[in-house]
Amino acid sequence: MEQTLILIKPDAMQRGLAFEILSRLERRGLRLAGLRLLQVERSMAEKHYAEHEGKPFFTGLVTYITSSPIIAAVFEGTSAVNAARQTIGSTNPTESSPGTIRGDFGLEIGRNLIHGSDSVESATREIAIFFEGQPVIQWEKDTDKWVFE
Ligand code: D4T
Repeated sequence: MEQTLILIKPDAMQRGLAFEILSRLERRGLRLAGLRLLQVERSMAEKHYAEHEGKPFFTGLVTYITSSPIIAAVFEGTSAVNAARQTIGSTNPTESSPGTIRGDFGLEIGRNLIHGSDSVESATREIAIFFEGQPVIQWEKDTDKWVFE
């Protein structure tokens, strides 16, 4: 089943919103397949944000994501990538609809609480970066049949 990589960023960790946010994805029906609390090192951050290298916000982005422990999670489900991004909202919280995670909890693009992969290919690349070869767990929940037809 499709997988997506979610990061609970340092602002969400510091504000005590980590499990509120994870809970919203879980309640959507997505199945948790991997979970890791980790301190992001500079090299890991630069790898994750490689596409933004050279942009004016790159240094701030790396400083932000390395400023506190984060949670990396893998969620699985039908259209997991798009479903998670819908629940997350737009990159800029003030452009996110109320009811989305960023629309409910955020105000600034540089403090947007959560990351979600933007494609299946990105998810594969990002899971490798943040899980560093640790296997995710393939499992089925008894309730899956009430979420997945
Ligand atoms: P992430 O990757 O954090 O889930 O965000 P998005 O997928 O929604 O957005 P993105 O890759 O375009 O941007 C990555 C990250 O950079 C920050 N950012 C972005 C910023 O601080 N200023 C900016 O102008 C942009 C475009 C926010 C998210």
